[in-house]
Amino acid sequence: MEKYYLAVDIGASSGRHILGSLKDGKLNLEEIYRFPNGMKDVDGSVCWDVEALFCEIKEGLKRCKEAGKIPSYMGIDTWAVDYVLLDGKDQVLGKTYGYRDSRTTGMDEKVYEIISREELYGRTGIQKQIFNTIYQLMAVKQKEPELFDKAESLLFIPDYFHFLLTGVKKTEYTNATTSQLVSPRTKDWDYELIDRLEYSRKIFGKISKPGTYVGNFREEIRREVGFDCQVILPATHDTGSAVAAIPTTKDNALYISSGTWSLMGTELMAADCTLESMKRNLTNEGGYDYRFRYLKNIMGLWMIQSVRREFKEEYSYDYICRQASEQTIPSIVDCNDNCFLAPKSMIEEVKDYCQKSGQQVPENEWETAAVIYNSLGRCYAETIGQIEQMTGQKYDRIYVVGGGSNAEYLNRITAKYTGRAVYAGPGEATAIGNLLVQMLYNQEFVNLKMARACVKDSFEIRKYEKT
Ligand code: LRH
Repeated sequence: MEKYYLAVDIGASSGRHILGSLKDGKLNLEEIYRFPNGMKDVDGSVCWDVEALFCEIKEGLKRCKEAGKIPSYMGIDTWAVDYVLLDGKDQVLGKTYGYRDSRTTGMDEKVYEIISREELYGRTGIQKQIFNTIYQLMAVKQKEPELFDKAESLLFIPDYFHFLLTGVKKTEYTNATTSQLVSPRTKDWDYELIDRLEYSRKIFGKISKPGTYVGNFREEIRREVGFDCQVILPATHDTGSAVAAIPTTKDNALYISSGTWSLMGTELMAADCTLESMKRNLTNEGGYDYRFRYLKNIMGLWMIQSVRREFKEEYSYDYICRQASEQTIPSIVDCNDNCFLAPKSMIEEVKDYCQKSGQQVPENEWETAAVIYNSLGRCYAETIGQIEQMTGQKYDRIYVVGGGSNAEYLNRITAKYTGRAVYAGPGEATAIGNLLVQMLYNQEFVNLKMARACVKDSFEIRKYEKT
């Protein structure tokens, strides 16, 4: 009988259940279920609907049963930084905020009253993002202190779903590092920092590495979905899973995990927490095997997704790319400007930026799309320069993985602006990385290198020459 592993990979705009199995040394994937996701307005706050998401998770499990393909192992990954607070009865306290909610505005300053930005970077190696859990928790402390008083535990979103499935609370390492509260040296919570911020120590559970057994399904879940399964921690941070699946056995590869965000970087064996690194806003996120993802968060396809939502008609991404490729507008925006994080209208925000910076203002949607694609290309080129300066390495190629690797036009733009060859695929890298860690747990591969070799052999990778 074939052995199945199941990755539940939930991104900011959609989620999917992907079954993986190994045959003749190759990894086969089968998409069993897909569902939409997105942050929603709840009484003026930007929130996730975790209850609805958990129903979707169970629905996908039922589809596995219906298809007669019952996974022996499963794991869930999602976006990073967001969490739930649970009370003593394990009930969710307050709203489940999404990272684009504006309540964190000014919370960086509150944190810096206690610890300087430089010291914080030196201790955690994490890039300042106003939505990091550290700033979100400062917002709770300032604005909803009663929740803090009641909170008994904090679980990141995938940890919470694992808990709902198994009844076991685990805090997975890769996601925990994005809180900006973990030490890259001890790989544990920085309790001194937590004390200084006056966050309660007890809510931060013991950290577990990816590849840890969580538990089997609870009785109630078993009854509902019709089978039992072992839940294994993947790298629960989606970017951690995606980077585990880059199709190369070489260390020091340069990658872009391309989706709602573009995460561009390389891997390091030790974090670089220097001031030079901080100034370039590079981050050291925890990865599988205690590797560090040394990367930059770039706003990514979120900008195009947002523009697309504003179009009068529902155009396909292919069509948008084709139209954008025919425009000649030279304007460039800074994709990492916070103004693009959650604007009312992305089209207006891009126009505004061009106007204020004295550049040609896009006059229609296609010009706006062209400005965004070109700006991403420019940002990738600048980021490579910064990473090369910091690591002293030269990178001749970029591995683009994730959903965005299917965007032909963006791949060509990337090759053009960076002057590097682009190796695009696999599109399902996040789910694949999730599966690989479960398979590593089950000793299907001896190490990550062998697992990556399998990705290289199993999927078509498209090459775009530098132009
Ligand atoms: C990508 C991602 C990214 C985080 C952001 C919150 O999905 O996990 O790595 O910075 O979402």
